[in-house]
Amino acid sequence: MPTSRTLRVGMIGYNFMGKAHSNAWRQAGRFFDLPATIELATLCGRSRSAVESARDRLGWAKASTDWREVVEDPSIDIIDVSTPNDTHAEIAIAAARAGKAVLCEKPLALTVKECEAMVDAVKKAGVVHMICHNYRRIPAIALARQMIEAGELGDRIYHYRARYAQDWITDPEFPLVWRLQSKIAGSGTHGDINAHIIDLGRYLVGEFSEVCGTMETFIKQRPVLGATGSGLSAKKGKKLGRVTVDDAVTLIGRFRNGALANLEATRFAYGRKNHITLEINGSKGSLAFNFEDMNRLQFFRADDPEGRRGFRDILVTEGAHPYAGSWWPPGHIIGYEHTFVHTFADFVQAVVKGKPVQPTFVDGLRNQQVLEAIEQSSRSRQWVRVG
Ligand code: SOE
Repeated sequence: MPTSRTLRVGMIGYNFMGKAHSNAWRQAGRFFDLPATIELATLCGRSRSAVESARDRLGWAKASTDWREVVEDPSIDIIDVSTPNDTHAEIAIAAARAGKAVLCEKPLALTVKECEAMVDAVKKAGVVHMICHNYRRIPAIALARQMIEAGELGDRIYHYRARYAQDWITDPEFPLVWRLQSKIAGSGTHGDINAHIIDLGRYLVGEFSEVCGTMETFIKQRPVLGATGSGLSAKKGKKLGRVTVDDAVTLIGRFRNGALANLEATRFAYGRKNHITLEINGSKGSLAFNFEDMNRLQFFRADDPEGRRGFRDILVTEGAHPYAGSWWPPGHIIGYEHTFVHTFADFVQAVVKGKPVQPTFVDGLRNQQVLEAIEQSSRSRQWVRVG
């Protein structure tokens, strides 16, 4: 496809996600045939020295400490919101009003109300928008979706079982980073990683109809943040502060199509680093996936001949597989960062065509509705209908 346009990106935020996003903006056009050239124009953050050093390290042309200036800059086409959750709504709404295409990190916002305002803003402005649920674009997950749609698991799905387990806050001495403060993060493990497996459930199986969940904060107080380090590699200070979010959540639920859901998300599973495991059982077969072995998809077919049945292990690296053909020859595996490259490549295609791209802000809103239903269920100890 001939490259006819240049799309200039302004990205707000430069920590963990900022790093993943910068890499993806740079790589997307090198591996995917895009109808536009992407320019890493302006990187924005609160601290002048930190944002300038990130600009140089991550390869951006300019640095700014004022997100409004970036959003209003007429030369910018795309605003990438990679900031902590409490600022998503304000920045994304302003970006949409300024006519920019908007890509926003998950969770979309702190509340359903904020998500609704964001959906409203992008619809009114008619701008292309996307929430960054990057795991949808793991080749094995995209393949799972194709297989389910093609009926390879049968015409009924019975079970969606998903676990997202990490261990980075198991140590009670790990400091009170922003992800552990409800004012900034909204919720804890719930909005941060349960949101991902809720999204994968919606992507692979369908809409949730009702949920029954329970949430727990195991460590109620932690050392406040020290002077050095940030994010997942933060260092502790001397005083103690209150943890105001959940540490873990577990739930059962129902999908509108009759399938049952069983989900667990925790940051308290020693040894589990970024362990996303899924199993989907249908009337003709099953699929199983583990992110820590993300190039593989396990597939069981009930109609294999008797005596030969068993899970087959598909190495999802071939040209016939989603996204994989744009990288390396079969068997030359890819990793976490590639999921962002795939996401951004699809987003750029959509921006040029002026067409919607999944997952949209409406998906972010539906995800938040599921999150809030689970919170309500945990508080009331009752089943709660979604939406
Ligand atoms: C931290 O738990 C985190 O970086 C999440 O915020 C991401 O969404 C997840 O993909 C990896 O873990």
